[in-house]
Formats: sequence, C-alpha cells, structure tokens
Amino acid sequence: MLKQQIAPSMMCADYRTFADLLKTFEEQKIEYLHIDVMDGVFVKNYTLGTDFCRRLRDMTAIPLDIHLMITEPEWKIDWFAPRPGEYVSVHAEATDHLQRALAKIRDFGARPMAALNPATPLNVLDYVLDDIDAVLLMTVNPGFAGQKLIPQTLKKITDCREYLDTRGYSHVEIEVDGNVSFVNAEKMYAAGANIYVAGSSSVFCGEDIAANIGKLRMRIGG
Ligand code: S6P
Ligand code: MG
Repeated sequence: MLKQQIAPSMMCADYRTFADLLKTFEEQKIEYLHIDVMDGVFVKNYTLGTDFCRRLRDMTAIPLDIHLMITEPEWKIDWFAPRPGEYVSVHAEATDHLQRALAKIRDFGARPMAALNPATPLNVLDYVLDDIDAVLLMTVNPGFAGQKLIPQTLKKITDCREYLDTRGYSHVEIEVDGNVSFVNAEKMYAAGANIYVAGSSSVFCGEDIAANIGKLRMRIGG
C-alpha cells in the first residue's frame, strides 16, 4: 500500500506570509513542496525557477517535487542540482530523450518522475519503467493554476495504476496535478492516485491552510 501524500503547489502560495506557511506545512507533516517550472515554450507561462528552489532548501527540510514544464529538460536538470529524497518530473512530450532525462535525475540520487499531459497515452512509459519512481498524471493541461478537471483523466488514473501493477511496478507512485479539489481528490484516491498536488482548489482555498490540509487528508483515506 503506497503512502498517501500531499504536495502543495508553491505557485499558489501567498508570499506575504511565506515563513508562516512553511511552518504550517512542517507542523502538518507535508510530504513534498511542488515547484512548477515553466519556460514559456512548452507551456505559455513563466513561474518558479532555480533560485527559488535553492532558497527554499535553505528555509525548510521538506523535500522538493520539481515539476519541469520545459523543453529538452535533459540539458537543464543540473541547473536545479536535485538532491536525494527530492522528486523531479519531466514531460514525455517535451523531449525526444525521455530516458536520458530520467537517468540524469537518478544520477543526482533524486527520484525520477515521468509527467504526462492529459492526452498522452500511457504506453510512452513502456520502456522507461525501470527509470521511474513515479508517474505524474496531469488532470488539466499544464500551464496555469485554477483550471477545471478534465474528467476523462480520472479513468486514466485507474488505467495507470492497473498498467503499473500488471507489469510488476506496484511500487511506482502516481501523482495527480490539476484541480485537486476536496471532491476531486476523493475520486482520484479511489482511482489509485497517492500523491496530490494541492493548489488553489484545496490547500490554498481560503485562509485556514492547516484546516484545509486536514480536510484534504480526510478525503484521501485519512
Ligand atoms: C499547472 C501546474 C500545477 C498547478 C496546480 C494548481 O500547470 O503544473 O501544479 O500549480 O494544478 O492547482 P489548482 O488547484 O489551482 O488546479
Ligand atoms: Mg505542477
């Protein structure tokens, strides 16, 4: 049984009270901090980057979960100097060299995750299963917070869990990202997800972050 984990999306954070926010995350035993990195090319937006990751590591021991929405990530992974215990995800659609990108993350001692857009089939993973610790299933098209769940991605979570289990990869985790609301999280949990990127539709919805985390945990099996 894989552990149910929460990864708040730091692009949704209120930076005016950032130190308090990190303290709350530590008290609530948040498992990962999800960092969205965009290059304006793979997705039409810019967000967080290398300096943000470096500074965050100085402020907290919570491991980072770096989501690279950038083209040819295999040449840029070392810019982030991934650490053991951290996740780094690379999009299958963003490179002709997915295996090279995943292997590079492993070379740093970090945990490689393959990210798939909603329309990307699972079989792109066929020959990289030994190179990953997790699959990131986008449940919205990447680029922006505050979007609506693409409903067919719920079936994709079920299919992905089955795809991994039947091939002997039950240890590979499934992260979901995009409109992970309290209601949707329950459905994602039932479908087989176990890491939840929590953004504007859950943890950052309203003032009481600790209460939101508690509410989300209840929806994903306590
Ligand atoms: C989107 C990005 C995500 C968002 C997150 C926001 O491209 O990868 O990590 O930050 O989905 O959450 P919400 O609840 O606003 O959809
Ligand atoms: Mg993300």
